[in-house]
Amino acid sequence: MERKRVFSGVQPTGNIHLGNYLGALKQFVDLQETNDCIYCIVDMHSITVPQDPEELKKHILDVAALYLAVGLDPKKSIIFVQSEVSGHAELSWILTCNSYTGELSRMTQFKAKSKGQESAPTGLFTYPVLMAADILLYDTDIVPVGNDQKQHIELTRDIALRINHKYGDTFVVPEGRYLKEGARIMGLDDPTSKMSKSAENDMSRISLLDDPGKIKKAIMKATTDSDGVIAFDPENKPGISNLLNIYSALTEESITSIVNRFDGEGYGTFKKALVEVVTDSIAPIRERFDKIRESDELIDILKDGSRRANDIAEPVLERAKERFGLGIR
Ligand code: ATP
Ligand code: LTN
Repeated sequence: MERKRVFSGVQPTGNIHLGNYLGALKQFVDLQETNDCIYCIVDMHSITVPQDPEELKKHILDVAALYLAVGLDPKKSIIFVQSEVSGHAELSWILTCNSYTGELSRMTQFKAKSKGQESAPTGLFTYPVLMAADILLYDTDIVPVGNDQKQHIELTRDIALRINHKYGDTFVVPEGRYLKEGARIMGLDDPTSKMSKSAENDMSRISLLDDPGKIKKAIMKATTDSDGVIAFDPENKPGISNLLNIYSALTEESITSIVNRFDGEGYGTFKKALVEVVTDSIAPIRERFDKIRESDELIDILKDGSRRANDIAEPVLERAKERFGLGIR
């Protein structure tokens, strides 16, 4: 099969959780074997909502170290931080001038994040345009993301097609690769909303950097239901179904087989088994993380990543500037 250019990004808004890992990062690792992959830590996206500068810096390096700890290999993939490659901001402006307030107003993520505010930060509004710039800057073929990003990918395609049509072939029109619906991991406290880095309740998620005590507490406290029967029924029993999903995704044992094995047992027994599975799966990642995070190698890998990213981005940006008649050449 032909190698494709793959690009994706994760915001450094907190530590990577099981949802990010099972829904996105595991796929990133698989894709790097047969494609040319670029994985970005999108720090400029994260400042669309206020961030503490010290915390942000820490999270950028934590997420980078976690990328490596879960198996992304800097020899196979380009790993870098968005703000280190100035082309993202530059292309973003060109795309901003070719997108419309009407289409941006329809973005559900913007509507959700600005809800209840009389006036929202402009960056929150133009967030999808910066995302389009991330993708188009690398002549990307494939963008692996969760379903929640589908609208942003469609917008990226619309902008690329619009510019290609008006100014001549400029951008590769990318395709989204959407993760399976079943891969969506829900909050432990509220299994009807997705596990998220930015949810207020820390017990709602399991971060890859959580210690065994926290993991145990969060799982044992996880919301289930009162009928006490271990069965997979996401609609009527979202809590236990989410836990079964996590168990199955980590062990690769089928849900049916897990349900059969725990037949007649109570939720407590299953939760204890899940604590063990999660702790055992996370421990080696955590160990690798600790080593990488402390080493000087991390910064070298990121510097090398931004150099390699920039080498790809520069000619694409030049191409775009030329089509628009910008600059002196
Ligand atoms: P935030 O809370 O800041 O919005 P997030 O936890 O939703 O963060 P993102 O940085 O937006 O995470 O997403 C990184 C990747 O992880 C995306 O591809 C997204 O679709 C995926 N992802 C996020 N949450 C989940 C989840 N609960 N289950 C499966 N995949 C997820
Ligand atoms: N909006 C995405 C993060 C993101 C991204 C990208 C993903 C920013 N730029 C480019 C893929 C490609 C999110 O919140 N998950």
